[in-house]
Amino acid sequence: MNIIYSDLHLAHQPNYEIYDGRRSAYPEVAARVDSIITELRRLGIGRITKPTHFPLRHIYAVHQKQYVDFLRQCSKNLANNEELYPSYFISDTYAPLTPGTFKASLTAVDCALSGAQKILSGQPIVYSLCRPPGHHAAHHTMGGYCYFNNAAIAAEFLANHGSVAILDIDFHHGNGTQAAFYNRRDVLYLSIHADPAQRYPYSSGFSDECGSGPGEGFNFNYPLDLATTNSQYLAVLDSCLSEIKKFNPDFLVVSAGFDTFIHDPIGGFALTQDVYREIGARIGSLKLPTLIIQEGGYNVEYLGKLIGNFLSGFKLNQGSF
Ligand code: SP5
Ligand code: ZN
Repeated sequence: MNIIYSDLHLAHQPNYEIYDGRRSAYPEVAARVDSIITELRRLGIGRITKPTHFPLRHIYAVHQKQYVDFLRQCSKNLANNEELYPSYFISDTYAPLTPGTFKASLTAVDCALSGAQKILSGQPIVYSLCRPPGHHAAHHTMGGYCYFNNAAIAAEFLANHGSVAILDIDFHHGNGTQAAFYNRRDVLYLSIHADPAQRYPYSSGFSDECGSGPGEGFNFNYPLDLATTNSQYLAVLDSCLSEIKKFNPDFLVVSAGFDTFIHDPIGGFALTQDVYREIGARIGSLKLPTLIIQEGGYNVEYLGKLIGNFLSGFKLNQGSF
């Protein structure tokens, strides 16, 4: 297994989010990555390599050019330690710009694309340790700790070579990713997440959002109640996996969030640490070329362990097919 990682994410370290009208600690911290990479090194589970740089045209396939220019220019104009919640190109109060945000976000995209490139060259599993995460970033909006949609950009890249299924297992609905492929039938999107009537992003992720035009029937949302347990979750995962089998894609992209963990500080499900091995194993049993993209997961103490379990289960079951 290949693991794509860069320490350039360190350029992005916001100080606060705005929650309930007040400044509040920013959960999407750089220490998340240390927790992950330390555990993956300890497990010796894969070969860790740096990303290579890809041209901006891959980003423009998903995001508006004015938006990309805005992120670059804003990041450049900010003073050291300055943090900006702009009035444009933003969908909520959870994605501030800092001087290093553009650079870190580009690196996260490079991690995702480098992973996709390895999949195209025949690797069966690649894990891209992207930070900042991406699935809430849409055509011209940042939000929910996301700036560029790493998974959507990688899926679009892979879609030039075959059909793609995206399975999003972050606690939150991937509104940006859903929107990117909502009218497409060559990219299937499925997401298991907290009921948006109760949790972020509130305005999308309902079960009646099925795709539109040619994409009708190629978008699946599985909103779940808070306090969802291991067995309830696995039953829904199995429904997703049977939809993916029916679609029979050439490639699978997993938007892998670990904020479904019982002790996640912002999640609300009741999944325990060992279930991630089983989740990985079941997804691995599809035996598809799979690009795993890191999304959320905010319990820094456990995060590495959860991902280690997930990847171990995945690898064990997928084998090298
Ligand atoms: C990628 C991802 O998982 N983004 C999640 C964005 C959700 N942000 C909204 C939740 C904010 C919770 N902050 C709680 C602060 C309480 N003091
Ligand atoms: Zn999340």
